[in-house]
Amino acid sequence: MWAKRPNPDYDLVCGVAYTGLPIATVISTKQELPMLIRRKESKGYGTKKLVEGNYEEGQNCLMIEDVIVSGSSVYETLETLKELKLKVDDAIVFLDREQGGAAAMSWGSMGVNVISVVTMTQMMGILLKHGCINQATSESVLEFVESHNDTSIVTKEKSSCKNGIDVMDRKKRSFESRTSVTNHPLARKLFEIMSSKKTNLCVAADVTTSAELISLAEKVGPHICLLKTHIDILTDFSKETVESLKELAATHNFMLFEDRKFGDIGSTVASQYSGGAYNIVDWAELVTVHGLPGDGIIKGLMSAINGRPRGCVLVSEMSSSGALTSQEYVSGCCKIAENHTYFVIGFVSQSNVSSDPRFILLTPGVQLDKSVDGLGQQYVTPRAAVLERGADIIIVGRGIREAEDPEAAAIKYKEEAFSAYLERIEAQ
Ligand code: S5P
Repeated sequence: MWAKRPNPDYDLVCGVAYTGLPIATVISTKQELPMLIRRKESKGYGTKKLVEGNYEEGQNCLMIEDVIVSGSSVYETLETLKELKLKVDDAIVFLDREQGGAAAMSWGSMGVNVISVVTMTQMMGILLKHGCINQATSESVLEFVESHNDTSIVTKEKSSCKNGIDVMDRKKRSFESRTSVTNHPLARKLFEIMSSKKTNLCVAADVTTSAELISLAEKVGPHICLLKTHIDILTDFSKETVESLKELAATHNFMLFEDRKFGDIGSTVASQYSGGAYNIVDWAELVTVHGLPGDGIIKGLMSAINGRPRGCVLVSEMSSSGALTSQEYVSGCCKIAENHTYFVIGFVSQSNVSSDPRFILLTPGVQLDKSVDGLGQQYVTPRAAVLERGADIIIVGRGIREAEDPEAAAIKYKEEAFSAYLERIEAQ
């Protein structure tokens, strides 16, 4: 394990409780490196410290763990070490069960490079080669690993019942409090934007020229958490368009959300996501994805990310009349989301499809003065979307774009949707 370390020097090692501890101890003594011990629970007596050992702020600490599954233990240790202002870039694990933990840890604010000595696939190959297991066992183990790609353990543990409040109910909770139950850096970022800017408005910027797009983004930027694009309807798309959008997103603190509605097999969506005319993965932090193809679509998209923090929203229900999204379909989408929490951050929906506070529900088909558009679109008001349909975020297109004063309209929608959200959480 020590030989696998990516950097030659560390100031400290920290074993992840509990099996990581004896391994870290051996490394510590053999390499003459100071070691930290992080308790699972702070002891109720004595110094009450969660971490034992001597350290100084800014020291470079290597985490040691035996097996990584969801990454929850590594994650908890990381949080503690970061609170102590230690620098933690790497974790060495003996076995990576390839169930999403290593990928989840590598993203965004977590940014930990997880290096394994063997993966489960390699382990099965070794055991098979030495006649320790047969082909059927190997296949069933790998099938199990593949179908239990579940990083949600991280947050299930964190969100277990506190103070008698049913912390699992999404609708009852503030965006701020939900930041700590998700392990997805972009879901956290979105919750933080919504809480600090006091907005749960996403504007659908369905315009056909870059000038209109930039002008709309400038006007509504201060009032939104997300700018949703259909980039392929622009007649003059260029790299500069994207650069201007990124700048505006940074200035006004909103995220770029491409409504690509990916819906093909994994290998096709990987090419649609990365490369092509729009190179979506390069600039859109979030995208929409249909659940229809099954979870291969998620794996395909993930294969194109290349270490960038990216996420998606699953379209589980549609606002158009006669939509074919049955209850069974919705349940299937929820299952995909639960199994891929390191990529799926929520749903496009028309009802309360999930009470899990990690998932963010976005509801389109919102307008104040209209109920239909003549082409199948159906509208509800911001209040109805938030209070009756359980939306966290409302998506508004023509209601704002076609208003005489789009900025004033954005403020109106924002205020209505945010006060409905406050009403919803206060009512609990
Ligand atoms: O079910 C859906 C899903 C989406 S993402 N219904 C929708 O209308 N949308 C999108 O929301 C749609 O593609 C459009 O960009 C926006 C609604 O626009 P509006 O002008 O009808 O508010």
